[in-house]
Amino acid sequence: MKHDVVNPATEEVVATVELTTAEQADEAISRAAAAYPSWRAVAPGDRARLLHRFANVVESHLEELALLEVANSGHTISNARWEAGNVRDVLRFYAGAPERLHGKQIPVAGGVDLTFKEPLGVVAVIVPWNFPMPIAGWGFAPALAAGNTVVLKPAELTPLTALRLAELALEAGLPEGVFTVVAGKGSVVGERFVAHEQVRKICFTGSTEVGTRIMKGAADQVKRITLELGGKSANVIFADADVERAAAQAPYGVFDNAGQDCCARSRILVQEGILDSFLESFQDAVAAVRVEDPALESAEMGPLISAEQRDRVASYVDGDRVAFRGNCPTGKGFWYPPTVLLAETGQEPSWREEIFGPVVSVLPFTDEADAIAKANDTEFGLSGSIWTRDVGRALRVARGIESGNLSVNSHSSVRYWTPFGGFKRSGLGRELGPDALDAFTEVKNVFIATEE
Ligand code: TXE
Repeated sequence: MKHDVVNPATEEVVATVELTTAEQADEAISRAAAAYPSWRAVAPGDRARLLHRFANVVESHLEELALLEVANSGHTISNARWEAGNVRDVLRFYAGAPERLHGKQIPVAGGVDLTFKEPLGVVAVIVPWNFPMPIAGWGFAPALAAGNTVVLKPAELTPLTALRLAELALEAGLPEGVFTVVAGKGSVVGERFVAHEQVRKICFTGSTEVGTRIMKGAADQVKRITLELGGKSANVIFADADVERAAAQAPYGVFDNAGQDCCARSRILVQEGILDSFLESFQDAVAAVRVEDPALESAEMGPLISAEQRDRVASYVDGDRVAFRGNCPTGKGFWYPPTVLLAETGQEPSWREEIFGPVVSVLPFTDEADAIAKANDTEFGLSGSIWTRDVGRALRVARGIESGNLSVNSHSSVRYWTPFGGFKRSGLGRELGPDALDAFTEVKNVFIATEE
């Protein structure tokens, strides 16, 4: 079956992709299983060199990959360049791993005890449409470094960069079957990955709804899973903060990638007393966001991924209190303006549900305890920001918020050196950083008796 891939900024078809059938998905899994014994046997230094070569090939195609992402996903060119660079950096980071997957020697009675970090086998990576390149890399790079082979499914809407990365992997010299990308539907290929006995692990990023379904499906085989799911993160601004700076930065915390970001700080909590001054500065900052053709160097925000997503986003704004909005183009393309709502009770759907679009709500709070309670009044727990000049308060609040990734006086969520993942319904397990390797390995313990 053919599937048209559409440019969200122009609504033009940029490519037509053949969708993989369940049988073809099975064949890809069989090829990955066949490639596994020799891939895991590659000497650590040689595996490291292959991953470095893959990184170098990605580096020599950075602009091509970035332009492909602009056309496929509507990401701004500056973001898309960062995303392609992130794949290169993550490959380099994990290229250091094959030679450092140390086990332990543990003191025991009667002999010697050793632990080994063993690969799992075939790992399936399922990727959403919001960050097609980085999220793919966070899965395949550590998985390959640890000696697993990988089958990867991009989202139906955004398969092009992942398909290109698979070609670049072959060009870099990765053996056939070690890293395979299959474009297909979640209900066909994704389900096959979950059901297939030879897939030992699912590394999934996407909606909490599908993540829950995958967790249930994986239970039958006790299949390993990591889940990176939705978010509804808080941006907490205290009266003692640099309020001007917090307001100037707030658009980047929520409107980046048109708000289609699981780390979007889509709930802004502002301490009473500075609400008016914050809103005044924030309004200027929102008005200044350049929403335009994402291929332009000056673009700061592009369109939403699809007409369906635009309708979904708009449905949250109907009837809610719009404080102010930014601009966006009219005509072709799935555009939606940056929009700021004033919440009243904290019970509004726009305050509670992940909108995944450029819509943010603002609610006042009284003191530290109220800020923590309101930040935690959500089923999610992925990221969040705290703006204050008081270091003690920053740490107290950071420790109080039930969330995997917090930043103080910053909106940064993702650094490939550090662990990334969610509390509560935002997910299970951690990606990135050295700890991610634990999610792609099993610990094996071997005891050797030395007593006669
Ligand atoms: O996600 P899905 P969608 C949230 C966000 C967004 C909503 C829906 O709120 O608006 O989810 O997005 C594959 N078995 N996030 O519909 O459906 C699917 O093909 C196995 C948050 O795109 O979860 C795609 O490759 N796989 C988020 C991937 O799962 C299945 C990122 C994600 O699709 C499957 C994206 C199945 N039964 C959306 N059904 C984040 N945390 O960043 C679908 N898939």
